[in-house]
Amino acid sequence: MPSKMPERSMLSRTSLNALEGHCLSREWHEPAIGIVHLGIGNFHRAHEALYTEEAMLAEPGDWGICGVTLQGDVTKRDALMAQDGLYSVVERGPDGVRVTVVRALREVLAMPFDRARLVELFADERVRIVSLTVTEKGYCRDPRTGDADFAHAGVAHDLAHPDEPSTVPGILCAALRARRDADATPFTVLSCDNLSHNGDALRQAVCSFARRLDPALATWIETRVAFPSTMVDRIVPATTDADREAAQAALGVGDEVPVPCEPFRQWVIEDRFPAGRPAWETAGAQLVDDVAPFEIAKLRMLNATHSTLAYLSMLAGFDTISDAVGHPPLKSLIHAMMTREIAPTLAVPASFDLAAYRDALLDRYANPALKHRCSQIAMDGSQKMPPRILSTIQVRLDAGQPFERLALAVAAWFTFLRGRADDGTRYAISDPLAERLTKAAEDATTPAGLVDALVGASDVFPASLARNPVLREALLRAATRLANGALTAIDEYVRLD
Ligand code: CS2
Repeated sequence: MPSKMPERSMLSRTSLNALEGHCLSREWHEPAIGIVHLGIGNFHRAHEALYTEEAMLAEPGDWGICGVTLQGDVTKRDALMAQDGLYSVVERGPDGVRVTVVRALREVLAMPFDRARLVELFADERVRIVSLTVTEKGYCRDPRTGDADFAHAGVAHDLAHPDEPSTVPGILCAALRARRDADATPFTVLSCDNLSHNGDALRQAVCSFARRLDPALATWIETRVAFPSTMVDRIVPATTDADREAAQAALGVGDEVPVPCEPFRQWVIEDRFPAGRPAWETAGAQLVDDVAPFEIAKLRMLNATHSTLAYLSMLAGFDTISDAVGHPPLKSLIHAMMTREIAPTLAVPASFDLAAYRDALLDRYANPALKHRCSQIAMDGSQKMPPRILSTIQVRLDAGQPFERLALAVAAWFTFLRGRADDGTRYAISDPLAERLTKAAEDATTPAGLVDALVGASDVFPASLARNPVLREALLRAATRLANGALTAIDEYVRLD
């Protein structure tokens, strides 16, 4: 968390008048809280919170946000509350830096310490949306069934202590039970994470959990609560001191928790909000009947190439995504991956130009002003690889089509799990399955041993893939080439073209 900057005046709602040049509009009426957001990370603050502020400026309404950290991060809570919930978004693009003060965040809570206040908000019918950015692992899902993972320690705790939940299924189940018991209108549950069919995925996790506790509650949730799906997109790295300095320089006051991001943003939302919603379309969000084409294209084109770049770079020694695509063979590799292996699996509207989308992604990745660390993207591979890459490989296998570059990405993740770069530099592995997967990777003494050990992880590889000989051969080719170094392997795969 933030390294303390020298004493200075900080962002506060009493100093907003002096900052109106950095606000989206001079007009601002403090809204009551209408949205509770679980997962008050940088992404939400540079994405949904900004869209929501713009929406309220266009059509005033009580859509103020209460952000909740589920990880007990009181430092983040206290830093934001010390600034009255204010923070700045530091947009870094080729044309320079743009600093915007966001006012939509009205309160910040840290679970479990602020549980009473959260229960109070969940019971308040003015809260009509509960949204989430808790990352893939935050859903506590069993990858084999999509239900809540009942072997997960937090899920087991919440089943035994339903009034003191700590997991997303447990927290949402308790909140919705309170609404039902009070005969109150349910809130809409809005997933904003990088999962395929994220609304349905969250609904299944919550309802399967609720069914263990109270089958009638599960039925009530299934029939009364909306879980619309969304596709969210904005590249939002972790905050650095350079961002704090940029905010201070622009605002003349301090901001301990600014959020860096790229200029680009996109939000595609399934328009199912029985209790109402902000006018997000006025801020450029796309309200649609079916998010799936947008969501799958983004997961398979952006997130898959992000993970590919991240693992090959962690081995080759590139620090940021812009460094990685600054290596021409690696840029060529992911260009070919999108063109030849990913785009053919996508069914998108005729108006969706995949070649233009690919080229725009490469431009976004090359943004030299944004220090998006490969190590940040490399986290949680066991949760990210299935929706981003393994599902595409399954489609290619079913169609009898090659997937050499996608196989290289998977083998690069396997090799990454050993915890050391090609030059011997060690790095930590952050992943819910780190202990088991890193041991399997470290114990492997040959490329075949590495592939067989990790393909055997049934909570990552569906059985249909794990026993597929075509996949094993492709992974073995890739792992063997990576044994000679990632840069050498990249050069060999570029020659596939
Ligand atoms: C990234 C995503 O960290 C990661 O795994 O691939 O956070 C990515 O930056 C966003 O999905 C972009 O919209």
